[in-house]
Amino acid sequence: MKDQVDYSLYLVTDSTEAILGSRDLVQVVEQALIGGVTIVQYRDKTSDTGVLISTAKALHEKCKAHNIPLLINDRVDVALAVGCEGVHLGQDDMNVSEARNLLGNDKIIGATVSSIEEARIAVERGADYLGIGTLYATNTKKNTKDIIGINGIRKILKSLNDGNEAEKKVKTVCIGGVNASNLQRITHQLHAPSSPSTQPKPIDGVAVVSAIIGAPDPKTASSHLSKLLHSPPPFKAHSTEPHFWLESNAQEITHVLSFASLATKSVREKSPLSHNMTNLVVQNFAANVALCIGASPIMANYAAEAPDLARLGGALVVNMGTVTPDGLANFKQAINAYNLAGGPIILDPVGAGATSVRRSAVAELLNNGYFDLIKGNEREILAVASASGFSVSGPTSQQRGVDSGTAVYTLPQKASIVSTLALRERCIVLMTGATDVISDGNRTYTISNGHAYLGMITGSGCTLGTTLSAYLAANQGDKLLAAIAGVLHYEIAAEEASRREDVKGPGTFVPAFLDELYRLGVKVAGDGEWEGARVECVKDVGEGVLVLD
Ligand code: 3NM
Repeated sequence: MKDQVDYSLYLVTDSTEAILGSRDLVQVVEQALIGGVTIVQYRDKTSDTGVLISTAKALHEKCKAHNIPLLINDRVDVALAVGCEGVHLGQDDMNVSEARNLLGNDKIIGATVSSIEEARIAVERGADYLGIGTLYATNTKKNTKDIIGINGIRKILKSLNDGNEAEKKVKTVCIGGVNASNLQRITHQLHAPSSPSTQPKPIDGVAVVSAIIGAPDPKTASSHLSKLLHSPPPFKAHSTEPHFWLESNAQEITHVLSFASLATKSVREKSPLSHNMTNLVVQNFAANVALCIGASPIMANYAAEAPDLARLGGALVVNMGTVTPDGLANFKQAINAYNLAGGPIILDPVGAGATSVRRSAVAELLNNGYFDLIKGNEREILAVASASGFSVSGPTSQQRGVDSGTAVYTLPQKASIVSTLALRERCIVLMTGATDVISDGNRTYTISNGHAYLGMITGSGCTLGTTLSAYLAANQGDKLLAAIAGVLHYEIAAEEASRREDVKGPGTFVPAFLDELYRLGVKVAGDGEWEGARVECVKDVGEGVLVLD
């Protein structure tokens, strides 16, 4: 019986004025049950025992009518008096084995944990499920011990997955700040593979308080959350199943290139919005690049505009060229708007490894948003990997400015880094360099086009981000191949520009490059193909350069 419990939408109650208001808790919970919550925990830190027991009995009647288990927070005595299905215990409450002795094996016992060690001990003592948190800071419980974020929860899930049978089997829910605006992203991000051969341990549910108890209509709120739980996040809604390798490399590359020319056509036909939140140095150049490839640019760093812009079917570039607390807050708000609308987001973590401010900014962004594509040079991608919870084995070097510096890793090592990070973040990762490496965790390719002049002008990395945004927005079925098409457009245009007689160096290269971006886009869109593309597939990607902490 206990094994059949559905933890997916776990309601924790709150009787305080700030959340429940003047409403009746039992009626609110009944509405939530009708709306579709799958398990209820009665949590009341202030009422006297008599009130606790009478409220719990009334709640139990309602829960039984819906065949939903009722658990009591902290108070084993109340659970025994009511005869409900179990208890939930915090770290400061009775310990799990003592509660088990009192309640017996048939009752459900859950425990709050915030670390690998607490999780291990709770399982050893016989917990049936773990409430892992705190995910995000919340007004509902201000005295939480640790805010561990997405990464903290992923670490605990991985450790359970690597543990003994009981650890593998224990059920899990996450708690803290979960609501309708972030639920799908959170569950998507928590399902994070650490290697191609290991299935990650899933989170079995989300626990919410204010998103239901504090909602104006708890029934509608619960049924909306339940619907969200059972549908793909908006940013995956248009994905077609990625194809796996075609039989021969030649067939594979033919497929990639025919996709690329269609993708270019699609950019010109759809003229998608490219919303750039970018630095002052490149705004003008980025707008010109977008126009030349056939996209519609807007440079809008003020996030209050993002919800409207996100509805226009375009994509967002988050460029960390200049990081300020204000900028970061704007990024987070805009990212949320695009994640909710399903518009692709490109993260360009400019100079991510250069300072501790930038390193923590990357971590904060990854913790608060899903990025469809993360692009950067070697050091930037390593900084992202470290923010994603990896440590790096092998050579590393401190990033100085935002320029790329000398490459340290070999191509096979880069392929390993890029595919491991892409697999974990469930997105596309592009490491730029003389040879670019791009992967979605399953398919990895190299692209060896481009020209040295790109490294001698400002904003060439940033405006590649702009180009990618247009390609992803216009080609959402297979964003990896769309990104390859964008890189080809950008880099082949650079090659063509560099060959022109009027180009004498980086200065004359810039206008010629814009011309070639335009000319080639029009040519390929009109039944042309990407001549001179140097794309290869990397079928044997090693593991082990990135190791999870
Ligand atoms: N326990 P909301 S956070 C009851 O971290 C509780 O253990 C937490 O409320 C923990 O869904 C929390 O309104 C409150 O953010 C969660």
